[in-house]
Amino acid sequence: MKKLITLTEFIIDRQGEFPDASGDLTRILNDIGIATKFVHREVNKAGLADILGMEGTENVQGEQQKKLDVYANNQFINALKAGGQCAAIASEENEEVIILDNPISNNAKYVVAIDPLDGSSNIEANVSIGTVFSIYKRKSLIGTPANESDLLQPGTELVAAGYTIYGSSTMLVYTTGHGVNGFTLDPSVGLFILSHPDIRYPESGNIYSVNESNRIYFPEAIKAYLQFCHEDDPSTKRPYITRYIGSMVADVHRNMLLGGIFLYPGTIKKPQGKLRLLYECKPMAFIAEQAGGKASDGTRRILEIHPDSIHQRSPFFMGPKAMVEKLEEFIRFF
Ligand code: AHM
Ligand code: MG
Repeated sequence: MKKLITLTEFIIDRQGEFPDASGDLTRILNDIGIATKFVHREVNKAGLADILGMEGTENVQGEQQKKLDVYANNQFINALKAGGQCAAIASEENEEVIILDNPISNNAKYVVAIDPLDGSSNIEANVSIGTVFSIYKRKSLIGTPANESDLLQPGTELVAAGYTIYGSSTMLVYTTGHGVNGFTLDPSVGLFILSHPDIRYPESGNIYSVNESNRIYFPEAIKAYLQFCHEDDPSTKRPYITRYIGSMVADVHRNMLLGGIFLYPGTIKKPQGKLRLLYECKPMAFIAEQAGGKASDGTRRILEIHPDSIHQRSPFFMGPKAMVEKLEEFIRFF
């Protein structure tokens, strides 16, 4: 019988990839994995909210969805606080960076940026949602409280990043810069098991994922690229297939496994688009590159963009290298 490898075993085994490893990163990743299981449990009960909800707390339409955002945020923050290896957290749910100013956390080496529950508007329809996380080494002096600039680092400084997809099964996918590996949760035993070792993008693909209702507001280059996606050319598998869930984690995950490009461009109304550079685009870009793909804002490598603020937005394109480069050609041409 084949030996099953759990997420915890895998993380510990891989510690050796970092010659000066102290075990702190291992512990943070493990803490995130554990918090993820609690979020998985609540996400799976979401549909029962109106049936099981306590009077006055969970019966209002939509309140459970908001509560899940808050629940997930609290789970991750509490796990990172209790773990003691994280000095500060930037979360989509918190306007300011959370500085964990206490004697233990002030001695921590790492800071974390997280989107605790991405695509949460999909919860009420029982559609896949996700968590996105990323870990940096702090730049400020160890032993002092961390600060916002510890989070405002380019993605080239990322130590680890990953996501969890709460889909038909729950999967955690992460990288520490040595390839991408995916773990599926076996809920009966509560363990993440290595199910997708060394995930690689296909060389190219035939899926494109974009909210096409924004098309009239897109830049001309994007409109032209979409026209290209629609054209008939069997030699390049066109017309491409449209797939758009509206949960970035789910769209990106499918496209990485099956071969497709994900687009969230800027529009006339919102030139920087919708997605947040720090805790949505950069972690996904690190995964993309580690899986042999590419992530760009149309002209720049996402990982090289220096963020100015934690909630900054960016146009975002991610997929197999060949597909993203084709899109960039259109952008250069216009
Ligand atoms: P959220 O962080 O508020 O959940 O928004 C991010 C989500 C992404 O998961 C998804 O790709 C995008 O919003 C969908 O936006 P739209 O409805 O404009 O297509
Ligand atoms: Mg989000």
